Amino acid sequence: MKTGSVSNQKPTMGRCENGAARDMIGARPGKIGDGRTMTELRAVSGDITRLAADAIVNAANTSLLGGGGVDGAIHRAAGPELLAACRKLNGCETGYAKATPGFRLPAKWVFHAVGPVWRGGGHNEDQLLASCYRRCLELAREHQARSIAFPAISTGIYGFPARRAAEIAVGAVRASATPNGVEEVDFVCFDSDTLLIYEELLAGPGESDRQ
Ligand code: AR6
Repeated sequence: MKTGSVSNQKPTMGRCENGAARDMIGARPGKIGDGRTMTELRAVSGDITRLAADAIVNAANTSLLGGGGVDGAIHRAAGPELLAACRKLNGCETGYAKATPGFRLPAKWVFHAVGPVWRGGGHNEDQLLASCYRRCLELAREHQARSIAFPAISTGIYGFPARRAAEIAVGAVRASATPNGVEEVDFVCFDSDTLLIYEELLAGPGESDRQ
């Protein structure tokens, strides 16, 4: 049972469209690095469409032509130019992602990732979900995006269990953010249960802590 929806609140951490610093909530942010680039991983709550990251990630479907959930919110906030840009992409395979500009969003780019539909766990769902996060970080490198915000891909309409998805997300980001030059990663949580999961995971040992 989900409680304490924060859907109408501004993000409580990370940068907002007015550039104001927000208070950090919950556990300390995780930091990882390779000696040259340091990457900060944060759990934030709120609406991803309000974030002024270089790139925000959309939880899209294979058509890339919009839908409900965060996909619908992103299309509404970005304006009709986004759908026109998506039409030119000819869809996207599950586990992959494609980029468009952010148009009327505060974010410069939108990376449209297609997560797997949860079918019980025996249909390559974990690998496909990890692939979404990795591909978005590759897109960040290709578009010189140093900050990126992810929703909890596949955990809404697609039914992926929230904790399992968060573990995959954090693992994939810890492995791939720094090599792709990404300095700030926000995991944007739309409900309090998801926020608690990410806070707990980010408080655990990261790559640099294990060395
Ligand atoms: N900001 C941040 N997170 C959000 C927002 C928001 N504005 N709105 C919802 N979430 P979902 P999926 C959270 O269903 O499971 C669409 O129709 C939500 O609470 O958006 O990957 C697409 O077109 C959940 O934690 O995406 C596809 O057909 C997370 O975002 C299908 O849904 C993902 O929920 C994709 O399903």
